[in-house]
Amino acid sequence: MVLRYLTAGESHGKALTVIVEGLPAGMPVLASDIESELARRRLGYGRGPRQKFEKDEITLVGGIRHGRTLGSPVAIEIQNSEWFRSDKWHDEMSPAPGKTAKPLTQPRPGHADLVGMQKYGFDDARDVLERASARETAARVAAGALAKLLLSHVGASIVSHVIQIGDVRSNLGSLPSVADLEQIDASEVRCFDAVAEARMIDAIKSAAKDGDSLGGVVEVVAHGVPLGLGSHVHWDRKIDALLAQAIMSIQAVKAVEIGDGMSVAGMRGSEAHDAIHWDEATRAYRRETHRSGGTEGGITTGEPLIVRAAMKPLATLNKPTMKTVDMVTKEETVSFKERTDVTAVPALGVVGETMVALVLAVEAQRKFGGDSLREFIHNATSFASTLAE
Ligand code: EPS
Repeated sequence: MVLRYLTAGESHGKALTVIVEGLPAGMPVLASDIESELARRRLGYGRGPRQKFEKDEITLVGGIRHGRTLGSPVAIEIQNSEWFRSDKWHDEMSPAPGKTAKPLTQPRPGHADLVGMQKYGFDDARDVLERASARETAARVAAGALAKLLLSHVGASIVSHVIQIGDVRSNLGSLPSVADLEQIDASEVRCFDAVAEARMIDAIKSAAKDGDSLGGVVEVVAHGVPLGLGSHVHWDRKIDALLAQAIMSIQAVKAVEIGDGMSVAGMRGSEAHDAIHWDEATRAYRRETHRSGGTEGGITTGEPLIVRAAMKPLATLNKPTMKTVDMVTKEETVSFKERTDVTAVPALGVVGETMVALVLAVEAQRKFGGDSLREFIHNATSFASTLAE
């Protein structure tokens, strides 16, 4: 059994739900392990008014007893705070039969609105946008918290940081470690470079003033990833391919890079790879550089895994200026207005960590198996000792 998960829920409905199946039994879990990850996702300069009151209160509905997993599906409900603080959305999002008084018919360019309405036969963009919303990533982060816990038992940990917002790039030569995470989370834009951080905040202020939005790039680094996850034998078992799909599934992400994937394309072969040497102290093959991003042949090498994700500027603008068409009159107009963030790039780092954790947890289970956490750890330790031999 390997982990799989399914999320349900709309951005302005009552709650989000996630069911995570396939975790080994006996894994210690506290509600605070999940709540702390959800709190990290709410961080970030440039988020909209929603994050000021969103609390992400959770209920552990199933699969956990006396502080550890049972091996049965774990179900987690995350309240949408807005539903409980006012009745603003109760009619608009009611599951009972009815009709909205205010259909949204001026789709936002770059959003799922228009194609979603065409594909599903809706005449109100809200039928699409409520689920297309990045609010759904809260449910993924709850699942990812469990994946991170599982990975921690085989020595893996995951960090992320923002390396670009708008056209401002950070200038960090080295990879952040888990010890740096507190400092990164303390940064208003989750950037590790203080000079770039100040310029990123200025860029967000300037875009906010214009009613505009900004995209950017985050880097996710997984340390201590067991060697041997993924496989070279089939296209759909390559770890790079699985990571790319998972990262590209995040709302508004339009590009993914493993290691220095984009820049090595312009190098010569003699400089583009990571030389291999033998380290007698740890009795392991090591690579001093990390251009390949910790994978070779679709398999994790045991070196830091490096994944970058590029997010486009959010399609919802506080001052909509891009041309669109009113779907009723077919006249040229600007899109309807929805409450929004100026940028969600700081939160993207935490969601990126989540998706990397979920992929690695699945592949670690595929490699090591085990119905109980003890069996999983035993099998991983046994594989590591065969390598050292
Ligand atoms: C989002 C729009 C905003 C964000 C939301 C994602 O929501 P609202 O329209 O309610 O202000 O705050 O993100 C979250 C609610 C969240 O928890 O991340 C969108 O359109 O994608």
